Amino acid sequence: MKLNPGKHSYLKKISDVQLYVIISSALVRQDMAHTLREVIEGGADAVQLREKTMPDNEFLAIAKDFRKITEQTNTLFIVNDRAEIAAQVNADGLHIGQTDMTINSARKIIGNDKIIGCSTHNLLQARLAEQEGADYISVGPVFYTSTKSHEPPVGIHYLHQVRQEISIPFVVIGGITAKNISEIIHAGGNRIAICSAIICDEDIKQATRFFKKFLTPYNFPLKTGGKNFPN
Ligand code: 3NM
Repeated sequence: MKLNPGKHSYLKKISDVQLYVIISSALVRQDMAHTLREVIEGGADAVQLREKTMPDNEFLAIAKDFRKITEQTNTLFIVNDRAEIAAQVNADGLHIGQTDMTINSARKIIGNDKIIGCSTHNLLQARLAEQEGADYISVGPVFYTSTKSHEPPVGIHYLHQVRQEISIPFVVIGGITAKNISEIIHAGGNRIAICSAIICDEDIKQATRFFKKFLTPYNFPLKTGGKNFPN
């Protein structure tokens, strides 16, 4: 296959992702496309479109728009929950929760060449997601978050467990802000998913840039550690 350098899908992998931004219409201060452009310009490696209650037809329209915008960039586009729509718009991946479909059924819908991520809140779920073929997991919520308030914080301890036992990439999530991000880094998390601390900021691009710059020195394989990580 001839690689098209303008299309990121063939070039970027989930293991390259450090800053993963979740965009949700319930929280954006500005319109969705503008928010996405700001996040991309700020340097996000991946964006996820997450809408829990939006009707499918509206979700599809936004997902098509997001695909068109991300296609010209180096930012991965991940769809939350809705596997058929992820397949229909040719998203780079799908993220599923514990109460959504299984990884197996998601794989059948979106295919082997796409990324599948799975939310996990404890080590049993993380082990299962890895066994079932997830490409990455999310680990959280590490702190309290009103974005997903029904899920109690799991704390940094769970991050330590994942770091010791799980081999697939993981993104740390939940209530991460400029004030507490260094706690995550010190605990060995170098891939971070953020929603409100970026998309609710007055200057979305600047907020994205801040987190990207913060994470950049820690861009190396986590399993092998690195001189910047305290152990
Ligand atoms: N999933 P914020 S925490 C969407 O732990 C989501 O699975 C979580 O948003 C999980 O950065 C979370 O605003 C909310 O806290 C992330």
